[in-house]
Amino acid sequence: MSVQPPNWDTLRADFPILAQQVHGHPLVYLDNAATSQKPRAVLEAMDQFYRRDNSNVHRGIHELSRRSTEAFEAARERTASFLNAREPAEIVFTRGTTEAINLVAYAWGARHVHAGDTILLTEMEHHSNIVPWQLLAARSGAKLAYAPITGDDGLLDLRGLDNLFDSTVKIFAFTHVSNTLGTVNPVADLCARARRRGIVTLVDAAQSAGHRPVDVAEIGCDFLAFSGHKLCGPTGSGVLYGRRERLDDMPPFQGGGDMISNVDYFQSSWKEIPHKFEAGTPDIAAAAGLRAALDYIGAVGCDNIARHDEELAALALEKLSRLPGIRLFGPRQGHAGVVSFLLRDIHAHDVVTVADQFGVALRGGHHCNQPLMKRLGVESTARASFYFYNTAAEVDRLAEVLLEIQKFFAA
Ligand code: 7TS
Repeated sequence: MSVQPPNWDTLRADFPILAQQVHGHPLVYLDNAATSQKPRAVLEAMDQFYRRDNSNVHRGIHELSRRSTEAFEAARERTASFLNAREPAEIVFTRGTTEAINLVAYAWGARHVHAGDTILLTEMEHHSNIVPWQLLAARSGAKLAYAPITGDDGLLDLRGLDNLFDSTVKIFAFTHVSNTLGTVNPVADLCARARRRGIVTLVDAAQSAGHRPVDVAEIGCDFLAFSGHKLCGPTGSGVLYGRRERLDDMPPFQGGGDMISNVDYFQSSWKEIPHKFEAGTPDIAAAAGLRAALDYIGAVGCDNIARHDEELAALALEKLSRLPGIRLFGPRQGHAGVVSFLLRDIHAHDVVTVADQFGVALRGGHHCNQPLMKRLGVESTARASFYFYNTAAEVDRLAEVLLEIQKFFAA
């Protein structure tokens, strides 16, 4: 636990991209749920890697290959400690959350999901945690089921949940934090309920890792996925955590170099985990960047970031609720740093387009949550999403710009 709250202004200065004007206004970057910005420490780690150490991993005996391998495996160790995994072998590098979930749906699903089984998801999942399971259902003959949400306040409806855990359910896959609603799900409780019935769990931590403490031992999940680019790391860096017993009990995802122990013309054998799941040359520079990002985030403190995110979200909910004709989505309390809204009679895309003219970067659309949009009875929302380098002044600016937008469209 970090004792002293960090100096947020000093941290903000670590992000060169934020000090720019967009359309003649200071940039207010509120699209962090899509991707975060990168501090100098991450940019420099990647630059250093390419300038000094670049080579391929696990295959050369020369000095540069040794350094690349060391950088890659050090990133794995850092990730294991970040998540409090039992060992680095439980960390598989992927391109992001999407690839990590596809890996589980494909490889774990191939061995463990059959016709008549059920794959349980929730109504608030991102497409990345729906479509891979639909593909698995189509391949296996399993069916999909969805744990409901309560309504506009977007909480998972826990009352009927235990009834959904019947004997056909093989896996329960759910998000930690909703990228549209800002809901924070009680992940440890959900995993405990599933585990009592022998159901395997996967946590989509794309919106929570780097935003709040994510400890796989405390959560008690079988699998957990996140993307490095949403927590100050580079694109192309992603993580699948899997309990050793689960990963050991899965066939490979992709075949190729680096994942085999022996190949002949008609059959092959695999390396131990995690290498069994990492075919081909990985994104080594991205792993070096991810390690720097985790060091950076670790120094800021995930508990501090969670508090800051929640303070900005609470402030935004308070300021925005004063706008006439606004509809706010998600819980009123304990809201993560993601705030979705609609202004009456103004399309979300128009809100985002005009906000951009004021230098305010929002996102409008379905946020890869089309089924959730249908459940909420809307086609899209506008969304502001915060990170620790955002300020209360930027939230004020958001409210001011939205008022301008309302005046503009009323005219
Ligand atoms: N899961 C959740 C909950 C997400 O929010 C996202 C990305 C993903 C999975 C996929 O992550 P990727 O890194 O593999 O693409 N969410 C968003 C978003 O809200 N706006 O842009 C991307």
